[in-house]
Amino acid sequence: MVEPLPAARREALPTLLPHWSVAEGRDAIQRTFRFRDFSEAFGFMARVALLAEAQDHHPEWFNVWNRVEITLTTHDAKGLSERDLRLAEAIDALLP
Ligand code: H2B
Repeated sequence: MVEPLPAARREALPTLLPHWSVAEGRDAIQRTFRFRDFSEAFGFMARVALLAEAQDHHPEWFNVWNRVEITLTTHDAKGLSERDLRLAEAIDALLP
């Protein structure tokens, strides 16, 4: 079992991860990414997959052509944990 995200960290989310929003109806964060084409989108997904494996923390995601929607939540915590923040920060750092 992983510790749920403490309240103070939760309240700080808009400052900590300004490009991510809290999902409707579940304890998760989401961000939508758009690329020039499918090749760029899939290249990004490949890099996120490597991060996810390295962190042993995996995204829920949806891709249509140049769009990638990522939802992060911790199944072992039944909601947000520090693991989601760590992966979100690493994903953001992939972008220019
Ligand atoms: N990813 C996510 N998003 N939540 C988890 O709780 C989780 C995971 N648990 N990736 C990991 C793998 C766990 O199942 C393995 C056994 O460490």
